[in-house]
Amino acid sequence: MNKTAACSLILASAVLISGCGAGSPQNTEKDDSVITIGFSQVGEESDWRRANSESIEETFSAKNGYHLLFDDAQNRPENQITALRNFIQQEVDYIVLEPIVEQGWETVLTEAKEAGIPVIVADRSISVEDESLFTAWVGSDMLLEGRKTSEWLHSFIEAKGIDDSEVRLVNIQGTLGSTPQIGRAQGMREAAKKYGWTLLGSARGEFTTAKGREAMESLLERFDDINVVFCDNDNEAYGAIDAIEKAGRKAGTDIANGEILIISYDAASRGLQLVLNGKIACDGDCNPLHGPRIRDIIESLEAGKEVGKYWYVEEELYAGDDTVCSVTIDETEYPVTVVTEELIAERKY
Ligand code: GZL
Repeated sequence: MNKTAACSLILASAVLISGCGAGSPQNTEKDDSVITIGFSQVGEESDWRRANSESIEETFSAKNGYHLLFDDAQNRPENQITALRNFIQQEVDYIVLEPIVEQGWETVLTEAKEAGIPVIVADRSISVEDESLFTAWVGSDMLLEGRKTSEWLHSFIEAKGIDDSEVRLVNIQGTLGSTPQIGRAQGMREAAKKYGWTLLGSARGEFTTAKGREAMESLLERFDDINVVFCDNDNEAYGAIDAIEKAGRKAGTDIANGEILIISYDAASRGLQLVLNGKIACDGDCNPLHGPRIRDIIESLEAGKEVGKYWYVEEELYAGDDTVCSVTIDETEYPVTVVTEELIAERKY
């Protein structure tokens, strides 16, 4: 009987969700009757991450026939290296890695390959020459996310009769060197160059509300003519809006009359509520519910099937009104979804 069939017969097995000390999942005897997953998570920085962790924990539960070793790296890349080495030592069946940053993975992934442990990368990407170091990747096209929100901004201000040359934007950056920070910024910078927007400056928001607030405060001190802010995620936007309002300014869409237009990413429920309230103008979807997607890959592997290397998630683009009904990127048209109370109520995260 293969492990998957055995798993379906398992009514319960020990599940360890260490989630505790960074990079040091508790050692446990490996139970060969279930599929043991070593999961290295970024941290707990955002609404997105919480929903992502819940999806992983719900999917790889004991009742579903898994033994989950969950390690929280607390946003420190060195902790992920330690966690992967612990997983290798414990001879897990699969490693699932959500990498904080793209660089620095060759050595430890070579060790996993030599130990015969398949590695599935999820959410963000890793930059490695040898693609045999990971079995599959599942996540979002974050460059496309940046291109979609930027095209939305261009179309929106054009519809409002505002010239692109009047845009004076700042970027609140996610973790430097992470795929969402790299991709979203590239989409924004391409558009700024194409349309003649002025990029005044940037500050590090680390994908958190607190740092997003600090970053916006410093940018408002440096520049008195900001009219657009690109936040790399909703949590940064929550903090940025707080700082904008404390400075006596207003987050909105009427930049011709001094309001500051916020672009954000993740489309978490709290972010979409701010879109509905007119404080975030456009929110790029970034779906965190990767548990079932990773499970499908693992079940295919368990069944001895070949799996594709890259699995991209389809994502929406949300706005507060239908001024812009769609954006076109590389000849593909993407619809814009107007946020409603009903849409938020149905949101899974
Ligand atoms: C994107 C994910 C990012 C989210 C942030 O897939 O890696 O990390 O956009 C989170 O909210 O911190």
